[in-house]
Amino acid sequence: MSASVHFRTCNLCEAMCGVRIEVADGRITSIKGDSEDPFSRGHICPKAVALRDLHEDPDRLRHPMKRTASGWERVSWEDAFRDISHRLHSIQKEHGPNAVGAYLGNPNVHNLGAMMFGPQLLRALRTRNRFSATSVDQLPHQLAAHLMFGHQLLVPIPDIDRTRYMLMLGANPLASNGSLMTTPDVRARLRAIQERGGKVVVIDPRRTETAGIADQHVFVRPGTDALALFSLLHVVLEGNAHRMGRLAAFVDGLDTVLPLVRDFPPERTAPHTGIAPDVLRGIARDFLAADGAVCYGRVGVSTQPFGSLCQWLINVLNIVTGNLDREGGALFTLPAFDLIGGPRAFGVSPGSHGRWKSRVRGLPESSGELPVAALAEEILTPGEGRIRALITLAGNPVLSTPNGTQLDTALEQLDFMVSVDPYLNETTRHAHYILPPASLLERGHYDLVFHVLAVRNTAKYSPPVFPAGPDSRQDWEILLELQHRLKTLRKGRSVRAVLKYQALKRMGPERILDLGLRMGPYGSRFHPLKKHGLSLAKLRAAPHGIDLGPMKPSLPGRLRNRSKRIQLAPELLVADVARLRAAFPDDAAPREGELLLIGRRHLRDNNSWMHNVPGLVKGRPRCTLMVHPDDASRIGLADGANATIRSRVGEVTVPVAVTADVMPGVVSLPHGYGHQRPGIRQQVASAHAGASINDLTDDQALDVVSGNAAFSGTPVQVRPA
Ligand SMILES: Nc1nc2c(c(=O)[nH]1)N[C@H]1C(S)=C(S)[C@@H](COP(=O)(O)OP(=O)(O)OC[C@H]3O[C@@H](n4cnc5c(=O)[nH]c(N)nc54)[C@H](O)[C@@H]3O)O[C@H]1N2
Ligand SMILES: Nc1nc2c(c(=O)[nH]1)N[C@H]1C(S)=C(S)[C@@H](COP(=O)(O)OP(=O)(O)OC[C@H]3O[C@@H](n4cnc5c(=O)[nH]c(N)nc54)[C@H](O)[C@@H]3O)O[C@H]1N2
Ligand code: SF4
Ligand SMILES: [Mo]
Repeated sequence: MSASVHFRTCNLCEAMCGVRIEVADGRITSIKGDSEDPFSRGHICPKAVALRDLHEDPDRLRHPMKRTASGWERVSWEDAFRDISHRLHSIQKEHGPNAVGAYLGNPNVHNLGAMMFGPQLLRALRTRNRFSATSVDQLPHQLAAHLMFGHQLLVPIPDIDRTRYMLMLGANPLASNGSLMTTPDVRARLRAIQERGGKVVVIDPRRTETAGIADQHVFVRPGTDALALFSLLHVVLEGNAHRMGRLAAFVDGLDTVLPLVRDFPPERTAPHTGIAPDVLRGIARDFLAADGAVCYGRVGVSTQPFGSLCQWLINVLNIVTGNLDREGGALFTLPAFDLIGGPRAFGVSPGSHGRWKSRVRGLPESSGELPVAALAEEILTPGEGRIRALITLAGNPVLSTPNGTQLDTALEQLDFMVSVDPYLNETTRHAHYILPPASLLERGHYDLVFHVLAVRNTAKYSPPVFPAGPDSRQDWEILLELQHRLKTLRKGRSVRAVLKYQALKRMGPERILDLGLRMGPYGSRFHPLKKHGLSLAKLRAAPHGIDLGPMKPSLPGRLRNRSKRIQLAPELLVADVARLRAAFPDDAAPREGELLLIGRRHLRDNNSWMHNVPGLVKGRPRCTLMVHPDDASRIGLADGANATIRSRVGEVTVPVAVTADVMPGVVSLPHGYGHQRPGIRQQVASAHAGASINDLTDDQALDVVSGNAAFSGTPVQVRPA
């Protein structure tokens, strides 16, 4: 019997937990937390064991599949690549480059090879119709970072290990394990804030798991956080008393912010937010008094109608209280593979906004992509520039983007669709080809993105646990192959292109990673003899990972704009304040009887794609509508009975969970369900189908500035089914 032990970083969520995987005779016999991982210190969540289940899942596709009149057929990689590249090429030749669209889902960001080779395929496609999960998630963060600090990835990270006051809006890290704040064992780290005499405060329309361990929880009416943040700033800046300290020397725009915040005293916003003025003043006072305070807001405050204002004002609050770029506040990371400050070849673009607009609705481009809420209409609306073919890479937009039913219908209209994905699911069932990559344990891993977003600087490389089979291809190999063939068809065969392709194929992600590490801030190029002198070899020799220390102040040097000054009042965002005022006039009270829908995550879910893991879906059904007892009795809903929820775009029926944990007037349904659609091949998920919240959310509801979907606060009517 052959047995081996492998150390690895779990790549299922953003937390980067170290795992210890035991293998005997080619099968995983145990997955545990790696107690020697300097960052996660042995922590894992129940999803870690799914690394095995996903690898072994009989429903996971192992070969390229082609949809034919008589069903799905296995085809060879060569036939698939040849046909796909020819079809895409001829569609672009006839109808122009924009006739092919692309959608990139969330798992790309957790995939070293896809991160490195995805952008090259997109460039080869030359299409403006690029979409991704960014615009149903963190686009407002990136827009604020781009406009204020000069780079879309310069997202301030809460210094959770040293702060003494953590104010959280629209985040539930106890379920999500933290986001744009890579934090293994977030529960222990939050508890530690309390143990050192600090406070954790949660503002959320639901008393979440995180709110449950916080020192204070405050309900807020969905979609009104920008008002609450303005009011916090109003109190903090009363008498124009900013406390920027050393930041003052490189901050522009305070004079623009001051008159804005004067307009939003807590008394004025309270009727809309539902937050009592005293409560808000108390939070502002505590925030100011704490020796190291940080405000952090995540999905709940970015996927809402004023998402960009929220992310901007959160940064402003941290800045004007002197908590940006200081220990215990919010800091920027210095990752070993530096996507922000390193050589351009290894970097991510600083960001852009509004260089072009979507064809139908005129929504702005951000960093080269368009808001995915516009994808369906770009397929459905006739005319020049219509999307006729689509590539999806690791995405399930039918379940994850607003008005999923409409997109579901739109995908049927495509002339051609190809999906790079291990599953036949709600989205990929529309594809003409599905190209499944090797499993996640058959590839090497390094978190290019999440090290940028982590609460501590560390570096770790995970070698593959299993070799990939001869007939399997890595994500990056698929992307490189498609890119090369498309280019060759367009430009003809050139020696230079072939050499480049062969070189890239030989290098693969690992060699590029090695170069990036060497050129990086701890790299062997700069410190060949110094303590770190990082290279891939160095990481391979440290299987538990290397600790590079806590985040450190780095401003103004780390700013990426030309002025090297923080822009506190970007014009684009300041201009959006008028929309906020108009949406909440003084004389308008919230409508009686109106219910606002919000989402929810559970520790055992991961967006739409882990419901096929038996161990994660067992127990009571989780796709339930939480309703406050007052609303339930008014409507006549009993706990456990079915309710029908209707919005402007659709209707779904799910069981009700009556609970005082949601605010009156608010109902909550998790996302990522809705596996009842025919033609999918995920047996376990189909048996735990639930309903998709995105059959209710509205593709017309946006954070208008960024184009990000505004899921939170979708108006719905609920009745007994
Ligand atoms: N209403 C509502 N909607 C939401 C959200 C919400 O809070 N509320 N959250 C939004 C957020 S934050 C996000 S990030 C999006 C996610 O949106 P998506 O990324 O579109 O959806 P996922 O469910 O993550 O689907 C991931 C897909 O990738 C495939 N996959 C998994 N691993 C791999 C791999 O290694 N390689 C390849 N090629 N494919 C792989 C899976 O089979 C699945 O098809 O959903 C958004 N949608
Ligand atoms: N277990 C699990 N972990 C995950 C995921 C998963 O699906 N499951 N998805 C991963 C992904 S892709 C992401 S982006 C992260 C997201 O990580 P988080 O942002 O922590 O995600 P959520 O748990 O959805 O927390 C959002 C919170 O916002 C609240 N909320 C909704 N509307 C509003 C509002 O208008 N105002 C305020 N103040 N709050 C509001 C909701 O009640 C909820 O508690 O999680 C990641 N981790
Ligand atoms: S918290 Fe995230 S990274 Fe850690 S074990 Fe769970 S899924 Fe994996
Ligand atoms: Mo996300």
